[in-house]
Amino acid sequence: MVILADKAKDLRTVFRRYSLEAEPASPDAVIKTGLPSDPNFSKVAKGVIDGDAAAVESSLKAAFGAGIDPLTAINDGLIAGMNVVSDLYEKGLYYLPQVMIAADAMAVGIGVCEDKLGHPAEKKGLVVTHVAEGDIHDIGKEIVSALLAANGYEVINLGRDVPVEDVVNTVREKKPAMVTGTALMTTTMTAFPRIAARLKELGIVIPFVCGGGAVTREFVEAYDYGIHGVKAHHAPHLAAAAVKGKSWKTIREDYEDITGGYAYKW
Ligand code: B12
Repeated sequence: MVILADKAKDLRTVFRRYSLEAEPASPDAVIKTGLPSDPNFSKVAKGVIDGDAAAVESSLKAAFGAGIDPLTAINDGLIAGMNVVSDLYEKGLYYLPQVMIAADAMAVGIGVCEDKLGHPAEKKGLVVTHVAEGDIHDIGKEIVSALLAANGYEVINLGRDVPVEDVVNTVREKKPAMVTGTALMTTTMTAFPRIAARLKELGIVIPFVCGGGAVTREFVEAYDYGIHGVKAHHAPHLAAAAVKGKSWKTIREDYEDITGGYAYKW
């Protein structure tokens, strides 16, 4: 036993010497690197990182007062903050409870931006949004739903961890112009091809925009109806194309033009 313990100590020295055991990163350094430089956005982002919903709300209101629009505040403040949280989590510097508190602060921020964006009375068309079966990561879906509503679309937000059949039945009954899905896990995104296959079986043809951290273009384009949704703010442009009657194939092919210049990364 003693010999093994000594051996482990020796190995640690060897690992250190050859930099195989990295020095633990400091949270402050990660936060400093990830924070936006503009103070309007860095305060919002810091509120998310600290899980401080009150700070998120007050800094967003201050940003609106300084003339910043809610969409920019979402992208450059809230999402920037969540990206830092992701980084801290991946580096082992944040644990799940901290990520959950940050996610709650982020949700408060999305609500504040949603109120500011307002909901136009006239509805342009219906969209169904959901998070894949087995998956509870709903921040991206909430942003997508808020932006669609703010742009005049009626949204049926089915929530998170939505069974495949519930999505299919809602599409069958409500006949939306477009359906969206969000998945953050490689294990849950497999619900998307199952939804597409069930819709096809029922003879329903519809653009099905699938996004979320785990999802890739290659995966989504392997099944009919699938369009890879890259950024939440692309959703209203895609809905406009669907309402105009563009087919899922055309939307897939013309994604870059429709969403305003996004170039796919392969
Ligand atoms: C926040 C978070 C959580 C929170 C979720 C809170 C919430 N209400 O969502 C909590 C703490 C609850 C959580 C739990 C878990 N998590 Co988690 N979590 C994260 C984290 C840190 C950030 C995810 C996030 O919100 N990103 C920000 C949002 C805005 O991004 P987004 O949804 O992708 O949306 C963007 C785009 O994709 C796009 N988009 C999304 N949808 C759509 C749709 C359309 C139509 C369009 C156009 C665009 C679009 O728009 C947005 C940007 O504009 C990630 C780390 C990471 N690197 O992603 C891990 C991560 C996703 N989690 C992970 C895991 C494993 C878990 C747990 C299983 C952990 C556990 N052991 O319990 C559980 C999941 C339980 C379950 N069944 O779902 C893994 C998944 C690994 C994988 N690839 O399979 C990750 C990647 C961490 C990791 N590296 O291990 N998590």
